[in-house]
Amino acid sequence: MSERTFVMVKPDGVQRGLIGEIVSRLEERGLKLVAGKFMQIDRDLAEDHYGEHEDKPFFDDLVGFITSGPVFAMVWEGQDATRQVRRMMGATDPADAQPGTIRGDYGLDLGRNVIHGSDHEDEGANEREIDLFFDEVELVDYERIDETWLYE
Ligand code: DAT
Ligand code: MG
Repeated sequence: MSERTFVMVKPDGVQRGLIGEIVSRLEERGLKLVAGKFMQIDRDLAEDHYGEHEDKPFFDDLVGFITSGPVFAMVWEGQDATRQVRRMMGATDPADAQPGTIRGDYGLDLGRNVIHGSDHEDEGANEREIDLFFDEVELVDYERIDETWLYE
């Protein structure tokens, strides 16, 4: 089923020049870009976004990191998009992520894992995160010309 998911190139990915590579991978897979915003996350937004982790010992470091520089926030759409993006990202810890995944190809350290994507195992996380970062009018409805070749 076609759905939308929230994806973000984190400050380390931006600083390391990986925005283009990450966008390319998602585009070439057939996912459709619906929204994109280059932005600086403030503390309030970071604490909301990572609210599920507020009791964890790494919470302060996580909020500090995600607010430490610009990020590229995006919405991508496609069949099973949330789970498929997570598969392309790889395991949370780049040290465990398979080569061929984004984290497995571009990271080495758990605290610098390049990309965020909504968790498909957390029901509704994609919609919640899209709402947190984007206004409805920023989400663009259109057809990619290859859609009839991407889907049976
Ligand atoms: P994911 O980003 O794969 O959804 P998560 O939601 O469990 O992973 O954690 C959010 C981020 O927090 C993760 O990208 C990196 C950081 N993190 C997770 N577990 C950590 C830990 N044990 N120590 C330090 N940072 C951690
Ligand atoms: Mg998560």
